[in-house]
Amino acid sequence: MVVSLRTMPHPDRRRFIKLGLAGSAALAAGCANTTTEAAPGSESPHAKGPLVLSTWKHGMAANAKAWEVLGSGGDVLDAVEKGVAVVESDLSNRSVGLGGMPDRDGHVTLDACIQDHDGRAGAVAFVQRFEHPISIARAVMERTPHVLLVGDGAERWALENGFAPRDVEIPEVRAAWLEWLRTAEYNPVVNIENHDTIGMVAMDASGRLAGSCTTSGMAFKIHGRVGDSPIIGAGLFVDGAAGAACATGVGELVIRTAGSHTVVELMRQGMDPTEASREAVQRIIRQNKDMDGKQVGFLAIRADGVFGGWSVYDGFDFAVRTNNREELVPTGYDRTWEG
Ligand code: SD4
Repeated sequence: MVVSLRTMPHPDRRRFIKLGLAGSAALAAGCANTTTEAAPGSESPHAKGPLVLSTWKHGMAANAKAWEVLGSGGDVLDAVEKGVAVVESDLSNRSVGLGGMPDRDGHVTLDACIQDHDGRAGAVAFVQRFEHPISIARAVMERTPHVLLVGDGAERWALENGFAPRDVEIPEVRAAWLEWLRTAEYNPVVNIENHDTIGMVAMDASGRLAGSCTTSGMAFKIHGRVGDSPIIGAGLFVDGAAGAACATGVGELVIRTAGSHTVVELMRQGMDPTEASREAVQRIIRQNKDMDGKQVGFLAIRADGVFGGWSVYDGFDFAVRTNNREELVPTGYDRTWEG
């Protein structure tokens, strides 16, 4: 099924879970003069900022934290770090942080990255035993000349730089792995395995952008596999002059098309974020004959505050927070799971 941009309903008219806005009233004072409305000549909504978008339902809690940070005078980089950290700390979350699904050897390995308005970036990949890979990624950005640290080296650097490891054994995760060993063919299916990265892109009241992305990656991946989520340009890309985008779904497909970079570059050329996300999705579809069960979704904010997203399949919801919206909305999509 193809949903054209022209027929795609405005997010305000689509199904959503609306949460009370009472709690945001106090914060609104610190984030004044925000509106959310359709952008001129576009079906994508527009916010003058602050604005926070996150992937999936867990994005609601992440957005709430990011909003609190913005409302109390924190900068947008703090907001995207602290926002996704809430989801990293939730050990009942099976796709982000230490509670995530293991690889095929039974290890939970984590990937994360962060990028600021000016394009400065930090990332870690294939790290174990740390609750907040997003904060290690930020520290890599701020305290080293590098962008990406991986595996043992990243863990050693984190230890040496004040991050304490946390050993947790989660019976449900172990049981899922044992069950997989007993039954599985190696065929990870994002969504069906409940494997949902958190990506966040945000804009503060002055229009400064930042983004973050953190995940335990594809369930039952080969030990050592790294997805798109810690790769700048793939799982996340921010350029304050053009916009910010993040991705969720089958990381290999996103890496091969430099997905988030593609979305931002299309926005730089003036494309609407919804259309830019859709074009990035369609490049993936064109490149891959077999998209059966392979989900990818993008979220994007253009530098002028227009925002949107798109996914291969239906079912990709994203959390939106502005001064007058706090809700979960579905993106447009090209296919339904049924075919
Ligand atoms: C990965 N992109 O490791 C991640 C997984 C994901 O929704 O986003 N799932 O490939």
